[in-house]
Amino acid sequence: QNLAGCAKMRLPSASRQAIPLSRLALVTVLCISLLSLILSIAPLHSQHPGGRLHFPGQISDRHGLGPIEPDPHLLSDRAAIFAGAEADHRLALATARLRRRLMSAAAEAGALRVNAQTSQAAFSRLLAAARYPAVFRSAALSPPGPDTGADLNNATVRSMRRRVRAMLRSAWRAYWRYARGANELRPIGGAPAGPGAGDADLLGGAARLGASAIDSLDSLWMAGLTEEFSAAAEWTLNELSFDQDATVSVFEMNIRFLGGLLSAYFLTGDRRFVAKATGLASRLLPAFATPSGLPRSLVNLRTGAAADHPWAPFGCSVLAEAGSLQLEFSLLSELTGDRVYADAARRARHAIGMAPRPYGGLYPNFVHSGRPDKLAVQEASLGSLGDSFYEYLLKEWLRTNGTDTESCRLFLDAARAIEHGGLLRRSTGSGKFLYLAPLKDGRPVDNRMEHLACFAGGLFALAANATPSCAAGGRQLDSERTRRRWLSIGVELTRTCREAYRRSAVGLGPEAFEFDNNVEAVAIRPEDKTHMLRPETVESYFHLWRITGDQRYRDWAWETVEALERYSRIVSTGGFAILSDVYSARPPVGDLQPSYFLAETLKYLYLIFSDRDYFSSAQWVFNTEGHPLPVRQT
Ligand code: DMJ
Repeated sequence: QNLAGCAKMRLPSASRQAIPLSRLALVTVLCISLLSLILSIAPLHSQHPGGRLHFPGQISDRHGLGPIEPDPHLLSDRAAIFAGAEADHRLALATARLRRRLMSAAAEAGALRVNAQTSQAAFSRLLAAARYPAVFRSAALSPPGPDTGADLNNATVRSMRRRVRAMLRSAWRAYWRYARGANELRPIGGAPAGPGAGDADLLGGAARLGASAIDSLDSLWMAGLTEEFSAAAEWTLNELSFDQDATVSVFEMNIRFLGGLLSAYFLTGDRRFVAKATGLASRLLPAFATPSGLPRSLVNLRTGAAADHPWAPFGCSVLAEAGSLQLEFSLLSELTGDRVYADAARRARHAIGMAPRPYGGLYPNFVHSGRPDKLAVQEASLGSLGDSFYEYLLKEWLRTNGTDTESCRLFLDAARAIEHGGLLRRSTGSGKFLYLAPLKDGRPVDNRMEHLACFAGGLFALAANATPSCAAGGRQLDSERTRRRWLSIGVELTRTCREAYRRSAVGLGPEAFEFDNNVEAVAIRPEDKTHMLRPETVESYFHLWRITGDQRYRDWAWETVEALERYSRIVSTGGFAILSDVYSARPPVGDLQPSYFLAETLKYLYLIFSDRDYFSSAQWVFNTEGHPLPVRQT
């Protein structure tokens, strides 16, 4: 039994993989110790058949009456009693010795395991350093980064850049002064935005998770706002705790927090950001415990209790949410050496891949986490519910420098479906605008494009400009014809979104805009007339400016800067507020400064007036919240 037990002894798997020789040595020592103990105990056992103290035959059989009690007056019985007691004593000593050895072997195995984990972490750090050499070089740049370069060669551009930096500083200071540690700011009231405001319900309601602080880290760093960056970083590292009884959106925590923390790590080289990201990611993992691995939308950070959005079809997760995890989760696995995150995101992508695709290869906006192979809804969109799923297919392929060929293949199929499945439409009025409208039950729901879908101009331009190629089903991404077509789709969609800005009274675009014979790129419904400080249009200006170098994107971006300053800035607090009607010359303001305004809108504007090599697209991929993540070099 003991020998069998010894053979069964196993070190933890990490030790097995990392230091097989040490494991072998440890197991051998244990086996030899146990064997010698067994041999020393063996004679005692022969005197104790059945495991109980039993005396030699002459005692039990003395009168031929079967076993009887030993007689302590008989000399032979006394000797046997003493011998039995002595044997018990030796057995007790041997057992105690055995227990001590086992305990010290267990402690040794524990120490080996810790060592193995430490060397595994050191190894993954080395691997990451090898994979991201360019990043570590650029991290050596101290902010504000290059203030020179071909694209910054005139004083006007430099002053525009300074103006955007001042806006970022102002928005940040207002948040820091009035809502420090809260998720978002009420720029009019000068207070934290509570439950019910903006995205608060996706960020834990009243929980103090500091979404705006995390979302601002890299923007502040990139704009050279060193003092502000240090305050945000110190708060993040020393005061922020994810151990909160808060139900949050897995997607929002991923794109804003994981993205922001990982990006901060690459800018500073400070491993504590990775530790913070790991702590958060492990709190999101319970959401992935579904039959298909498709994460549920919401999770409680403390208890791990997961749920679907109350407004989603029963048992379903949202395509854009479950499908926008790959960039951050894979990178986290690379940095920590723990595959659990990459595997979780990949399983989610595979589950989405099982969904029936209704419109020539488009994906349904909702997927059932128990039965992903059943079609949950006949709905597809490049705006809300669908958007960043398509974005991540392209970007994970770019981030992995062409290594994730599955991502490339999926993107190629999806891009063809976007082009030909009915989402992409042309207006019938005189403008002949190209736009994207959601599909429901096989038809466009209405001829209405959401602001959220305005990122697609930049996406198509990025795809056209992609350098790594992947062969998928015989088609090459780098076919010149495909590139030209994608670039022109990107240019046209961006023109459409800019038109929606231009046709408003304030030069800022509405939340959604419609097209028919008489109306083009204008919001009709009251709820569509708001301007939410969203980034998607300037995000497309950013990509197109970088790719084409066409001055008009800088001009359009500057119009946006001026409009934001004029209509959105709240003088009393310095914050920026959403507008509730962009067709009014004196638009009413709404009391919210969303965190993505600092993470994306202002960052893209700042980069448009920076040199194109600053955070160049060859070295960085921006996640869907605008956080730059490095392109893997090997
Ligand atoms: C951001 O949080 C992200 O860009 C997301 O992908 C969608 N929308 C908001 C901003 O509009």
